[in-house]
Amino acid sequence: MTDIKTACPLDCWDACSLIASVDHGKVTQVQGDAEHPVTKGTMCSRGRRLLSRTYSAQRIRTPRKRINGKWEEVSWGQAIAEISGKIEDVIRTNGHHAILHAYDWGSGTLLKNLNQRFFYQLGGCTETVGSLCWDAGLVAQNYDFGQARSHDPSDILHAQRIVVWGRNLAVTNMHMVPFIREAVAAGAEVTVINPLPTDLDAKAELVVRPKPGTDGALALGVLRICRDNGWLDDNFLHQHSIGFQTFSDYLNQFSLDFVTEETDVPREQIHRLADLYGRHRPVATLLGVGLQRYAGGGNAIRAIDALAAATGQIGISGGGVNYANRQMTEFLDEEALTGRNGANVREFFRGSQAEEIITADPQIEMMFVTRTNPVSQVPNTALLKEAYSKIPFIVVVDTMMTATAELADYFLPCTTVFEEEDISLSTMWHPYVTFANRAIDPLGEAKPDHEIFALLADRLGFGEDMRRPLDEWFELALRPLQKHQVGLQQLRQLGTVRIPLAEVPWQDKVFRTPSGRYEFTSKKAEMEGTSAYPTYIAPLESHAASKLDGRKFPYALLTVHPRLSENSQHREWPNLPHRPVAEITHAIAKETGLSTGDGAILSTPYGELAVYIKVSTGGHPFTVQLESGWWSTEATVNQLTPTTRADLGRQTAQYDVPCHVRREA
Ligand SMILES: Nc1nc2c(c(=O)[nH]1)N[C@H]1C(S)=C(S)[C@@H](COP(=O)(O)OP(=O)(O)OC[C@H]3O[C@@H](n4cnc5c(=O)[nH]c(N)nc54)[C@H](O)[C@@H]3O)O[C@H]1N2
Ligand SMILES: Nc1nc2c(c(=O)[nH]1)N[C@H]1C(S)=C(S)[C@@H](COP(=O)(O)OP(=O)(O)OC[C@H]3O[C@@H](n4cnc5c(=O)[nH]c(N)nc54)[C@H](O)[C@@H]3O)O[C@H]1N2
Ligand code: SF4
Ligand SMILES: [Mo]
Repeated sequence: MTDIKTACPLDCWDACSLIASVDHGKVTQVQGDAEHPVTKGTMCSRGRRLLSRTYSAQRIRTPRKRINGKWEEVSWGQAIAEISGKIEDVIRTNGHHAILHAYDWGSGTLLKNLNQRFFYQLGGCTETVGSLCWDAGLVAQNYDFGQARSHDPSDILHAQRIVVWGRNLAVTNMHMVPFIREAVAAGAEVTVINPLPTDLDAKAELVVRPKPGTDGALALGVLRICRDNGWLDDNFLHQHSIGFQTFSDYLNQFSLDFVTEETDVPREQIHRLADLYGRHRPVATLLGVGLQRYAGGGNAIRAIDALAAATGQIGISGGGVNYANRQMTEFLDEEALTGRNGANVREFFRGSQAEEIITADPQIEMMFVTRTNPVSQVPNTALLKEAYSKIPFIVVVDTMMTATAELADYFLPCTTVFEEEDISLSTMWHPYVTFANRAIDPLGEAKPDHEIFALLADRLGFGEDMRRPLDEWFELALRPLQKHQVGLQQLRQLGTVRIPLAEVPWQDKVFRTPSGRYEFTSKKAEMEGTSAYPTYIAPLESHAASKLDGRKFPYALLTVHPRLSENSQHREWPNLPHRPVAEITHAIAKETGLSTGDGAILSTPYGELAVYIKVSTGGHPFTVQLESGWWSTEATVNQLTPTTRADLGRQTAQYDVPCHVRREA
């Protein structure tokens, strides 16, 4: 039995290093790595599922081609010859833009960037850009700070107050919990702001349940009270920021009456929040991703940034508005791997790719899908399926059948993390990268993505641009770290290495913005066609619809991240429910007469889905919770969601949707 150090490749805050125990060429067990400074030997069930998915009977180990509607196994030789032949045909007849590369972060390790390289070396393609995930918040923090940065995990121990604003952290970011526990033991108090109950509520002194999508109004209302009470940090405002005055005038609209009415948060709680931010320091704010998946999501993040900045919580130990850690990207040169220079690329926004495919000129003749399952994960499944049905040739690279692969012409089986060598990191939170060693040989005929694309490149005449010793790729990506004396050799030896980021971002109060100060009012935002300062944009869909149709869609539907699965990656579940479970509140149960265990139809303006009901306590009374990621051959959760865009960046607003639920006929 040998223990091999590897790492979790999933799109997660935590980026755990893992230990795979290998016996006679088989991984028998996977455990958290006790030596990792943040994840410290624990891991979640999604990470464990990496192992069960590797050996699952549902794993596809040989290339498949759909012949007369049925999947048949074919050799790699045939698959590569036919697919590369098709690529040549399409480019000759319709040009590069007729090839679509739809990709996302189903695996976030470094070498996966080589998938893009293939299409760039080919001369170009159409590719999906923007985010189903977090872009509105990233753009918001770019306007305010110049970049989204997070405090070192252990810095939270210096916080006096911790505000967990829209992050379901015990479920999605479990390694934050021990840090919070320790901070609480040292005297910190926790506040949770979330329309839905979370596991952390039990540890919180204050739990606030805003109406979904109204956090912007809440933050602006709280800031106004802080200002009116003289609780702002004048030094920060005068020395380190610009544009507060203009913004401050706008705050006058946020009277207590308006804010309570708009957010459903009681006055007393709004005052408590003002007291919390205005009269305590340091306050650490941990933002989640859910609250920016709304029509006004980006501005909501800007409003929260402004609240923390004006009350002096920025650049101090124990403070900060922690959303992401994008500084990591400067230390790992992913662009050197993708090698985009000169490629002729057309961009389709991930969220509205269906509309763009349907109206594309030139049309999409061929699609490659890597590291994503869009039929399950992109809003408005019906429209996306319609768009994909117009594409004559679809190739999916994955490990198992997915809702998307069901529509493909070719399935190319890739390896899992245990069968690959790579480097794992996350730009969501802590600054550690881990070298993932290869634990076992690829199962069956599976190949790493980069090998699949190198085979295609060989046939197309640019194999040498795709095929290099892996260490050369790693060194290329790690080049920016060399000046910090961190190299590949050290990473291989130590396994996990800290990227040299400051523990407390913005401590010198020099920001990355055009002015070098914190920008309450941003010219850049204005030039990009949006409000210069944070404004409140009410949730479009849910408000508008309930106002227009009266009671037709009276509730808000939150399709949050699943507890036990990473997005849609749960295919080998032993007892995958053949319907998802919708959690309704007692108020909704009373209105609809539904009880736990009932079969029901959940509907939105976009579609209907058969669900089972669970009645649960504690959430905002008119909110329905449904875990995203569930799919079957007939249905997905996203058939209920809209392709509406959030206000900033290129971001979907899939939580901004009203719904109705009724007993099955
Ligand atoms: N178990 C598990 N963990 C995961 C993932 C997974 O699929 N499963 N996915 C990973 C990925 S890709 C991501 S992006 C992260 C996401 O991590 P989180 O941001 O923690 O999770 P989300 O489900 O995106 O966000 C939903 C949270 O926001 C709350 N929320 C929704 N609307 C509002 C609102 O209007 N206001 C406020 N204040 N809160 C609101 C929801 O109730 C929920 O608690 O998690 C990662 N970790
Ligand atoms: N309604 C609703 N929709 C959502 C969300 C939500 O909260 N609600 N969350 C959104 C968010 S935050 C995100 S990040 C997206 C996630 O959307 P996706 O990234 O599409 O979701 P995953 O289910 O993680 O799909 C990843 C796919 O990649 C495959 N894969 C894993 N590793 C590899 C690999 O190494 N190579 C290749 N070729 N394939 C691999 C997996 O088997 C899986 O099929 O979903 C978004 N969609
Ligand atoms: S999904 Fe996140 S918490 Fe779970 S093992 Fe992977 S990195 Fe760790
Ligand atoms: Mo995500």
